[in-house]
Amino acid sequence: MNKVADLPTTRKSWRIDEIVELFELPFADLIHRAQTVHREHFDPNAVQVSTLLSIKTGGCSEDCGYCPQSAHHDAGVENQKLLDVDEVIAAARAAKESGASRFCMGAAWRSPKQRDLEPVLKMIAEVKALGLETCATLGMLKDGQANRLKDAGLDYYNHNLDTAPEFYGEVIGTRTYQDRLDTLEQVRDAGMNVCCGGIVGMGESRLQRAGLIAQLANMETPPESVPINLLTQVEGTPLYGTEALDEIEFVRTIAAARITMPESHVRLSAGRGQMSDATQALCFIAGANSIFYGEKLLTTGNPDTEADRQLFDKLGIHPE
Ligand code: SAM
Ligand code: DTB
Ligand code: SF4
Repeated sequence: MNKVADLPTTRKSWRIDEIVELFELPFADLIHRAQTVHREHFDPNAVQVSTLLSIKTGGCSEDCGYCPQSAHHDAGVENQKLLDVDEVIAAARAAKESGASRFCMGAAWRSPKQRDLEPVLKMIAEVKALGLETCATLGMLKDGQANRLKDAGLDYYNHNLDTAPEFYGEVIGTRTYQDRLDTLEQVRDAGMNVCCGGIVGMGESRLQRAGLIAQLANMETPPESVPINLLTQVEGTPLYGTEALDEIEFVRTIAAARITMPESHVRLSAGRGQMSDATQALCFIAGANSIFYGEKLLTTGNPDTEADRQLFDKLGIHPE
């Protein structure tokens, strides 16, 4: 007998049509279901708070159609070299003081070169020593890089699937879906937490939004952290001018992620800068329980910290 198959499992594998059915529920029924699942697994009034810093900005060799940092597009982002360790630590200290519990370092790389990895390992160790959780997003990993990051003290690695396999080729040409899955496997095998989600509002269909959720929810171990980004449209990128996604459909996407990944933190990620407090409140009710906190994401804006403090107060939310 196959021992693995015999293990009791409480985890459901999701068919795409079942996830589409979730999207099609009357809104109140969907939200009720998402809230019920949320309350079974989390404090409904707690939200995890992460601050993001771009440690290497612009000039990326990849052609991701949404991204202002790609060298293939002209979005006016200046190409900068890797920040010094001291600058990163100063930013991490400030993030901690303003209430973040996790510090995420992002680099506009296809994949880290060995010589770039050394200073990043130092950054990770020093950020960790401040008492913050550490996260990094550096592109594809290979040749034991995940183990080195883990050994330096990296708690989470962010690497997104971005969209459904069927839509992926419309957006990215320089790396495959399988490349992304391979990196995620490296991260898992190294024993790190996985932060993996995607972007909606890129012109994908509802079926394809459901397809992305199915990919994430059906992983052998679903990601601990699931960022759901609403496309931030930047002039000069190929996706600039895409028809905006309806906000209720965005909330439905959050709810579908919550229901299908009951134990994951679902992060309301890029796009908050363009959302009203009411839309963000709906996202929290739909099961989002993590945000990026701080005035900047990587190159684009995010609500200022004071606005977020007021929003948390208004909603009775406390940082986790
Ligand atoms: N270069 C690395 C990589 O792509 O793997 C790490 C940094 S990359 C900027 C991290 C993620 O940011 C992307 O996978 C994508 O999901 C998200 N992102 C980039 N540009 C975005 C935009 N304009 N709107 C929403 N999300 C975006
Ligand atoms: C993720 O899923 N979203 C963040 C983080 N992971 C690295 C990035 C959002 C970037 C938005 C566009 C920008 O600021 O350049
Ligand atoms: Fe490069 Fe990452 Fe932007 Fe793609 S998303 S162009 S890999 S920085």
